[in-house]
Amino acid sequence: MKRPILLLTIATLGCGIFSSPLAATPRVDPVTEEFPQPVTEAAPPPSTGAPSPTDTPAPTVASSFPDPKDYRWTEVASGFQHPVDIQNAGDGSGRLFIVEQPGRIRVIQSNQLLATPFLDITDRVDDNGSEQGLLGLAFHPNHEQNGFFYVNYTRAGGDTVIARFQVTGDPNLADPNSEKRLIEVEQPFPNHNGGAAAFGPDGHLYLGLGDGGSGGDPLGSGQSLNTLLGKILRIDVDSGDPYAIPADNPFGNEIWAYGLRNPWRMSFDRQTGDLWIGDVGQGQWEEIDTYAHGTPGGANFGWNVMEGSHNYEGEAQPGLILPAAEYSHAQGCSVTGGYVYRGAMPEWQGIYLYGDYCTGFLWGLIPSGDGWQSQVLFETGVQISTFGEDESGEVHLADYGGTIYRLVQK
Ligand SMILES: [Ca+2]
Ligand SMILES: [Ca+2]
Repeated sequence: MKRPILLLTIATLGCGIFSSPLAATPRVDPVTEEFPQPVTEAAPPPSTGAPSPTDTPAPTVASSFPDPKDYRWTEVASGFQHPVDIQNAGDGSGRLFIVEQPGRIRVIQSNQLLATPFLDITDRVDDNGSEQGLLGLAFHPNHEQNGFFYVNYTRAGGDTVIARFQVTGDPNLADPNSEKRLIEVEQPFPNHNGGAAAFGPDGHLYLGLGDGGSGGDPLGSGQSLNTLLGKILRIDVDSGDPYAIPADNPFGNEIWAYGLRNPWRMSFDRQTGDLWIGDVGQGQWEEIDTYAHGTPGGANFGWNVMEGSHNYEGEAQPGLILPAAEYSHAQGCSVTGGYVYRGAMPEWQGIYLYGDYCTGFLWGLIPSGDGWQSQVLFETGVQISTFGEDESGEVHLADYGGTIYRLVQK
């Protein structure tokens, strides 16, 4: 049981993704009060794979939010040790892959948690700090053919590693000795390591790196173009060795966007290709950023000039991209970026779902006029550490305490 250690580190680190006094005292018993339904559900039908933006009709976005009373988050599987990411392999298998922070990836197949982990690299993952560990996972778009997948983790000493692994002949078992390290980034402080990893519609791998840590970005990493900290990186894993810099990266290096504080989770809308980022705030504001597909790189998301849409070390200025949505620490303490819903329920189409780790509040976000409209839809009562989608676009979330849920109609 690592929870007592976690709570200790929460008290000492402050202001990060897994650092809230609230986290130590959940408001309700989530399973018995908020999530009343037990596990059993039929296996989802096999998917034919995610549609590509080029062969789908115009994007659909709901014009209003469904009544959340008609929906619930149903338990899919439990027993995970600090789940922090949920991914699918995009291979038609219908499996979900759950990243456990200490350094394992587990498989849910036909609603059953397989006993043997897909990958176990606890021997090289450092999860001593509450924001350290195996933090992110992305499957290569051609995983079914090449067996590749990519992870974002902190190694002994706390530095960030971006590495590729490969599956064995058994699709439910990866080879821990197949590691090929692509990027290593020195971490000056234990917190704010980011963790997000996702392939874009362009086939490139995008990675979220935090500002390095401490508080307030004392090294100025967010606004500096001389460090990979505080950035969204974009690399071409299909060219070069170990990778290539895409020709249209804005600065001739790995940097795609800057001014991030701690991009813990990010995702691409599988229909539009738009990028969505949950950037964890400092002391007052949690934010969601979006970046439309086709927009050239080089975006500056503001940190630490701004915290959300509010002045921090500086003040608002042209060229800074302000959040699509933000909420104050009256409603939470650490944003968990989510997904645009593209599953089978038409009334949820195009709604971006995101949540807060500390309060369990879960919001929907849709365009409204020239801006955005955001609304609390669920008070889940759980520690939302990540969202994920299955191959058919159904949205899942993880309770850091160990349970995976899926949004369903009552
Ligand atoms: Ca750090
Ligand atoms: Ca920002």
